Amino acid sequence: MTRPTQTVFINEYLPQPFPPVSGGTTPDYDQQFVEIYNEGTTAVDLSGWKIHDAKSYSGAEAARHTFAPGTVLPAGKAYVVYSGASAVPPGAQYATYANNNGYGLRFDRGLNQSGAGDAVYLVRADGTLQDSHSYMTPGVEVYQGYSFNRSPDASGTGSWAYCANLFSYYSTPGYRADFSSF
Ligand SMILES: [Ca+2]
Repeated sequence: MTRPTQTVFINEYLPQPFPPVSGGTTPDYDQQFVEIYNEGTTAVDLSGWKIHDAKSYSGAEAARHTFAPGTVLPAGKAYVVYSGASAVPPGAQYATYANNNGYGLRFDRGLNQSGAGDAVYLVRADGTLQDSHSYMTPGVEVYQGYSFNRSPDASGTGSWAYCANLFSYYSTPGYRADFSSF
């Protein structure tokens, strides 16, 4: 797609996390995440940019996340927005959690989990759509723990695949799909 800011795009996102390591069958929803990548040669100011799912993008609910003033994504770096605070790695420089009063990213379950699909949107501060991806389309199924990832990884013109199909990692928030650093 043609993007207002060509170099910034959604590189990876995880709708359905695994259960917590402590056990159970309920996904650890805090672990939902959206990874934004800047493949350009200059930093991009993300202040006021927003992340939506389908319901918030429709206007039915508030944005899932609004990037805080002063949030700058350097060239060649990725910024990860997790659903909940418990998922943010200690010390991570380019990571935060959804700042919508604890409501989280709210990605719906996938088609193969007896639920509707959903979508992710990245919207600029001026309200224009920057990037999006949907798993509402029949045939785009969600598997627990498997993130959607650009293919090739970190390519703004890439198509979409499961991260696991690239380098065998279920998901790689804050890292390249082969788990090397950005
Ligand atoms: Ca990644």
